[in-house]
Amino acid sequence: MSTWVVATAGHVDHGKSTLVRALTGMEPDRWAEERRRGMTIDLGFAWTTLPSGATVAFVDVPGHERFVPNMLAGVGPVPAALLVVAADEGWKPQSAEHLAALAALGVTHGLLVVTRSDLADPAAATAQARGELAGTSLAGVEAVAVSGATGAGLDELRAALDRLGAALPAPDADAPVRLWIDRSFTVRGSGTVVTGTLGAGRLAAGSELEVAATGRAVRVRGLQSLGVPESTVDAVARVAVNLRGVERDALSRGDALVTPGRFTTTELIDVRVHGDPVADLPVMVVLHVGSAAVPARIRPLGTDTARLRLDRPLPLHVGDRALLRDPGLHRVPGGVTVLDVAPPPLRRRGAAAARAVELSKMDGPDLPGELRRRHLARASDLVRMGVPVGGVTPVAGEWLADPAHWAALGGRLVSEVDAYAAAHPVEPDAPVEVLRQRLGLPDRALVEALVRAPLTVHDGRIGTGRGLPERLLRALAAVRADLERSPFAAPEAGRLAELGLGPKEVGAAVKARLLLRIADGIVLLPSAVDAAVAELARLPQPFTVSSARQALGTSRRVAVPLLEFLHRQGRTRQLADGRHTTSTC
Ligand SMILES: Nc1nc2c(ncn2[C@@H]2O[C@H](COP(=O)(O)OP(=O)(O)OP(=O)(O)O)[C@@H](O)[C@H]2O)c(=O)[nH]1
Ligand SMILES: [Mg+2]
Repeated sequence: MSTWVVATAGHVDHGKSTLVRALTGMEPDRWAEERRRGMTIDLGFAWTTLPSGATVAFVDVPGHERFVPNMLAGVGPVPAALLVVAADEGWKPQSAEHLAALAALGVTHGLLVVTRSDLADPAAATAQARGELAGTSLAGVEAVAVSGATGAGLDELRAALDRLGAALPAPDADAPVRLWIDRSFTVRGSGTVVTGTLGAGRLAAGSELEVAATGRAVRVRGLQSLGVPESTVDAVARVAVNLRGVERDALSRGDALVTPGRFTTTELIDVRVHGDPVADLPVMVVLHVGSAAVPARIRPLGTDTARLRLDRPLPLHVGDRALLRDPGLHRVPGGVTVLDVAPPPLRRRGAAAARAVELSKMDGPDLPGELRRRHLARASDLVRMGVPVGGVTPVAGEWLADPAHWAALGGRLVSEVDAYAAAHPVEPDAPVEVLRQRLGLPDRALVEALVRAPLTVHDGRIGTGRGLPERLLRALAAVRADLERSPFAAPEAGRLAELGLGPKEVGAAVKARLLLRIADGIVLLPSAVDAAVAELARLPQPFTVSSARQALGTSRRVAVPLLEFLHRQGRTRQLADGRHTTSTC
């Protein structure tokens, strides 16, 4: 049965905790001081089973203006809210501040709950609150009138909660974990325990996580959700995580446990600011995201974009929502969307203005845009930024390239190779490392991946291919064009003769690695080996020569020696019955 989490919100004394108590029979005010003062100070946690059988957990927040930071830590990771308004008091300042926070964080699911309806007719407060919700992310949510004192309306509220839970988007169990910690404590005999709202992904006992701020590895020793030990817990859920390898003092509210390698932990971000113009914001604000609250310095870039320098690093993705607050002024908070978690430095004159133009076009995770701006990026770095890389083939290793930039680099490589050859007549082939530096590339593999005929690469050097006479290069270009159309149709002797390619010429082309000799009289492009293996891997294994021939669209004349060649290269295996397989282990 499903479980989910909802946070309360609303002005002080409007009956949030009373409501949670009435629904769950559990006490959300955990501290003696809270019970003595009749006021919530810190977050409270309770849960109940709804008529559908689903379990809902509540994060109960304080309404008093002094405790807004605690409120924000509670709602930060939670995807739905109960906005509580007292029938006898109506809309109040923290009703507005809490609503603005929920809107800034992009919370779109919730209920309006008008409490204390035994003390006053709820109609006026309901109408007033509906008016305030209009035009926000929570416009048009269901409204329910209740009394925590008499229990009136609680059954309707339970039914409305079931409808709310059913309408929530299905959480992505494969998403990386980012568990924002809201409490940490020590349990005698078990060690450090942290709690939080798991917003996405799956936690499993025994798995390894990373403390985001320090990169320190920690192991999940045990897990609980709603007081019950579990071996795995799927989002969205309240969880308590018992950790191995970390002292309690090392972790506190605002820290996050993350799936290793899946977030960028950063102190510098570029954001879009929603609401107030950036120029009106104070220089120093507090950035709230998840359960974290981190002082940040704002540098305006465009009218609605800015660079934030954070006091402490946070694990972030492009597209994350967060909130800016001026703690001194108690201003209604403004929301931000993270546009870049690894922004470029702004050193040159005019760099900030150029960046503002770039940011004005950015919105969320966008692989082509990211490659256009960065030219080249490692797939793993993009994943850490929260930019999905599926569907794009790396140009070398795990490097992804912007297609236009890559094509331009290919042209520059030809010029650099020519220039090197002109300057070094005795040994004209250019070392790959020299070319890497001239092209300003981060990895030699990129230089080699740029090599196209007539350039050739051998022994760590790249040659112009000019060692071969012009007539031969033209003939080879024709062979190449044939093979690009039909990669496994090795040219027949007649075709080679017609192009003037005798054994000596073919030998020179093979030596220059423009052609690959599979067997006597059988040449293909060097790329044919990988292409053949990929094609054969798609066949039911093991396969016969005949099915390989059909899959490759070629004749036995080529298929038989090609399979032998692949077998010699260790790319396929031949079984005792004569059939072949691409599985090499
Ligand atoms: N008559 C009546 N009193 C209520 C109702 N709900 C809450 N109260 C009373 O209102 C006061 C405040 O209730 P709480 O539940 O503590 O309010 P809260 O919203 O949790 O307050 P904070 O957590 O401090 O923001 C308490 O004295 C409650 O007994 C209700 O439905 N009817
Ligand atoms: Mg309370």
